[in-house]
Amino acid sequence: MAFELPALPYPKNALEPHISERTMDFHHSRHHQAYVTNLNNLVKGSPAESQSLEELIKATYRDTSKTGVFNNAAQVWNHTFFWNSMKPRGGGSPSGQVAQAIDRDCGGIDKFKEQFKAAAVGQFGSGWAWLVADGGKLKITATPNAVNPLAEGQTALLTCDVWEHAYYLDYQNRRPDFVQTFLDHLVNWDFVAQNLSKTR
Ligand code: MN3
Repeated sequence: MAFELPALPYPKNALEPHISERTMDFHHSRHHQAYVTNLNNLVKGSPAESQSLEELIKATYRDTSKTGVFNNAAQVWNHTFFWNSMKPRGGGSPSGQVAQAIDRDCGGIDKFKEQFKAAAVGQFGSGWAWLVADGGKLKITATPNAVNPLAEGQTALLTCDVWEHAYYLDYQNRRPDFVQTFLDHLVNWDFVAQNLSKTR
C-alpha cells in the first residue's frame, strides 16, 4: 500500500487571514505531497512499504543508510500533525486537563506561550517547535529539519512548522509574528487534549 496525502481537516482558505489560501495550497499540495511522493519512491518494492509511518520513523531514525526514508516519512507525519494542530478561530487558552498540565509543568498559559515562541524562533534554520509529553510531564522542544518527538521516544501534543515555506509568502522573514499568530489565533487545543488523553 502506497502512502497517501491526507486531506486537510478544513478548507484551504479556512485559516485566513492568518495563513493565506496560497500558502496552504503550496504547503499542502506541493510540499506535503512531495514528501509523500518521495517516500513512496524510496520504499517501493522493499519491506518498508508495508510498515506504518510511525514504525518507519522509529526504525530509520539515526540509521545513516536510511536518511532519505526517515526525512520523508517524518515530514509526511509532521505535516499531518501540524494541520491538525490548527483550526479556524483557534488559539486562546486551553481548559480542563490540558490547562492543568500546562499550569503544572509550564507555569501557566502565558509562560507556555513565551517558551513555545522562544523555542520556535530560536530553532536555527528549518525545523519544528513542539509541546510534548515525556515521562508524564509536558515539555517544550524544538527539532531540526524532519526530526520529531516520535523519533525521540516522546508523545507529540502540538506542533508549529518553522520551515520558511510555512510562513514566507505571508510573513516573509518575520518568523516571530507567524509564531505569535499561531499561538493567538490558530492552536487547536481540542487536538492537544485528544493527544494528552492517550498518554494516560
Ligand atoms: Mn512544512
